[in-house]
Amino acid sequence: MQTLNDTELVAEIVNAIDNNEFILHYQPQFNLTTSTFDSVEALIRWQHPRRGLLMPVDFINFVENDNLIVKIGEWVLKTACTQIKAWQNKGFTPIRVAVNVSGQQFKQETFVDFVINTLHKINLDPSYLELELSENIIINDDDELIIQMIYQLNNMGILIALDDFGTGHSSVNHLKKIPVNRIKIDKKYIKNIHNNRNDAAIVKSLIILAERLNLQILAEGVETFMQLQSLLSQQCKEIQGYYFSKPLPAEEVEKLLKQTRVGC
Ligand code: G
Ligand code: MN
Repeated sequence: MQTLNDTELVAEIVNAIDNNEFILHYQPQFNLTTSTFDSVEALIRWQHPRRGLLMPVDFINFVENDNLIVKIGEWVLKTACTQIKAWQNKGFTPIRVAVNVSGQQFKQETFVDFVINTLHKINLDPSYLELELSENIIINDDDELIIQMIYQLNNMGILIALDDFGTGHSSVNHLKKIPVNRIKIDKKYIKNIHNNRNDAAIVKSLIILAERLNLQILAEGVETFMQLQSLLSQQCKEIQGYYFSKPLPAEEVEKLLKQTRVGC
């Protein structure tokens, strides 16, 4: 496959938004207590006209242009919320959508207004939206404005999740600084949980920490039955990963929703 240089890639991404080449896949987040899912994570894919389906790693990191990352982020949030509302309108049991938010979006003073307006236009209750923040969003103590924005969003009823927990700088410190509803344990701690005592101990401690802080906790990247068993024995209640489901196109999620429709 021919490789594009950064400038070409950026030019293509600008067109991709207008040409509707981006799509969202949705990965169910399973609740082990109820054996069903009540939320999905929206994950962007690029249906490239010549290069096939591209994953975020293939293009997101190359977008140096801050404004472009913001534009893509806005498209994702709008599209994900529209989809969730469409499923509600079709009468499925309502589910929540988790959307990844980049640090660049939080640098926009208008970000909170954008979220409020989007929910308002779509008429979606804020409790059906979760924002996944990676730990590198708040690095400096002087990011008071970002912290305020997160409080504002959370006070409206939007849920806040800390993504890739345990990979960032002073992870636990974030739990003190910002309002958090849910921790997502990074997949690197889950990978060998069934045969590495240290990983198992770290995950157990995180589960206890979340319990004491009254937070939800989800294990990411669960791929095997052995990992699942280990998590079950530690009373982990929520998991996401290939073992249960890969990220799916909206039509596939809809098939799952049909199977769990209330009253059917
Ligand atoms: O940073 P974040 O956790 O949001 O990244 C989610 C990414 O992880 C997505 O690109 C998704 O496709 C991928 N992913 C989801 N489930 C699994 C899994 O079970 N194993 C692996 N290796 N990757 C996964
Ligand atoms: Mn995520």
